Amino acid sequence: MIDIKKSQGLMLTGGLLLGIGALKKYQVSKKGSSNSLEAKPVKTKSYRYKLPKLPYDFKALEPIVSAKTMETHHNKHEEAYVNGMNQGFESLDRVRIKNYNIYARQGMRYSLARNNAFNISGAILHELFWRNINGKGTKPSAELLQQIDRDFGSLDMFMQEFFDVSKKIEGSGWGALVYSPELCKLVILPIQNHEDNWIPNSEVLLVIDVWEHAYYLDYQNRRGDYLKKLMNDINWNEVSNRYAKGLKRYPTVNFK
Ligand code: MN3
Repeated sequence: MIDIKKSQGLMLTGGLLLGIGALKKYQVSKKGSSNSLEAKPVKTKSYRYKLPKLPYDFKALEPIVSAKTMETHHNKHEEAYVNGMNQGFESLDRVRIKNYNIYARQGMRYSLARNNAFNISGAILHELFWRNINGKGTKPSAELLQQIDRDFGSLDMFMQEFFDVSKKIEGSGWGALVYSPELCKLVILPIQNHEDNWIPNSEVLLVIDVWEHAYYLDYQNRRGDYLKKLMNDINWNEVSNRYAKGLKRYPTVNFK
């Protein structure tokens, strides 16, 4: 038979001991985390991410985008971003175990953090992009259309604004339509490279790649022609689903 009182006493003692243990640990870690910010070398092993398969055939977008462009774009360019993020995390693993001096490790970590922002954003943007094109005559949902009318006046005006912004991006980047839960509003952004000109916490509804690698084989310098054709092939079902998801996103602040 279990003696309830005794077992309660043991539990109490155990809890107290655990409590003291936690307190000791806290004091040690407090002492350890002095202003010097010194950490002992630690071994970490980052997961290796894989390039997802293209959700359709390389030929699916012909004649708007050739199979050759799609194959190079997915198999070479996107793969480089996935490899880049794996290498970034593996390099961070190496910095942790090597315990370099502060000058060496700060420079390495800063440049790795920047590379991470570039490669991770690049990999994610491509996956969003493949899925929000190849729409074959789909239409925005009634709810999304209503929001587009409210924020841009009409679907035609949105298309014109999206084209103008995407066409003007200097060098490499993306035209993007996002939904900001803080503003309850759709916003067009000219993303530079993969990681500049973002709005925090926004839901990405639509992105179009305007890096030259996305169109140069088929359109050379005619970015406008590529954009016009691809914008007629938007997968509005996917964009509408992302909008519905965006509506459920929790706002971080309220500006009303
Ligand atoms: Mn690309």
